[in-house]
Amino acid sequence: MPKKKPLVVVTRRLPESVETRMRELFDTRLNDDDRPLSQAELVAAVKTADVLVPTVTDRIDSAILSQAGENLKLIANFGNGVDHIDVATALARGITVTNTPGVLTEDTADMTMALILAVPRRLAEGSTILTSDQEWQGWSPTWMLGHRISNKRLGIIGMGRIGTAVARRAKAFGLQIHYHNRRRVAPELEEALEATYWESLDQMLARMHIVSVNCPHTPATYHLLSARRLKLLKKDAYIVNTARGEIVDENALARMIEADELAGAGLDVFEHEPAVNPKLVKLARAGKVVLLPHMGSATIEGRNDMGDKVIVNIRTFMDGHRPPDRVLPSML
Ligand code: 8YV
Repeated sequence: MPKKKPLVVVTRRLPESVETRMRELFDTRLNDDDRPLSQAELVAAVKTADVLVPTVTDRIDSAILSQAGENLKLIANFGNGVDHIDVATALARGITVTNTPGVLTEDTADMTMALILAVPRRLAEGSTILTSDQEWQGWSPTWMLGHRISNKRLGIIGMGRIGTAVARRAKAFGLQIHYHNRRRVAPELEEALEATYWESLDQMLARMHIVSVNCPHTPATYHLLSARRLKLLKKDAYIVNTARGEIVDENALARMIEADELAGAGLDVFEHEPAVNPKLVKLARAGKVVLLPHMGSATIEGRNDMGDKVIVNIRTFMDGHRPPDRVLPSML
């Protein structure tokens, strides 16, 4: 008798080719209208599925996991970050968790670099001038002046895959690379990037012109850039965050930019997505911050690669092997 296909519940729409392949391989339930699942729908999904494929928009906490059915053995996350999944509780219940690392590194680093450039060079502000009702009065020597990024100090918080990819790009733009990380990176990499390691985040912050947040969100990094730490920054410093909103105290950040205690910020992620702090929206209208709707990894190529990874993780697991992208609490 042929082996029964696993019931795979996918919580959001995925690229067509990924969905087609999943339908061929598994007994797949898709979300055709792409509406985020309600709590009740998520509970129904974990009760029946063999495999759940969630995204960052699903909160898989212990309350949800406590209602998981006997069959649920794998949560194959479509995404790298797993801060929306209670990984420890999942493992305690015998549920393996996987993610999709590596395939969104370059895209996210590109978007980080775009924000590093956009804020000091007033990119969004300039572009809205031409589409607003006011007529452009023409070039002038003192108009729309931003700040040079070449030769400035960039402080990267989290020198993992994405942080390193940001450093490579930033070095090519003439920025001096500084970083804070749990562990110092290999000497060869430090040398190649001409990077300076700071064991003390506080000390690094006080010296930087631009700070880029590239670490995962874990209990240890929640509000890592707290009000106290933000006050250590120079008044003319910028913050760029393409990691997770929760790592920065968003209210404190907005307050300080408003009070001219910080120069500005480029943010792709927010503390309470999809809600965006109204103070930040006001600052964006005033041209002091650039806001993007969590699109750091949003490329067609990246999403297809993420889908491929999810499929490989499910197939390997179903074949009785250890999936390549297993997430363990000790990694977080
Ligand atoms: C993804 C992300 O789009 O992978 C991540 O951690 O933040 C995003 O870029 C999202 O997570 C998909 O679930």
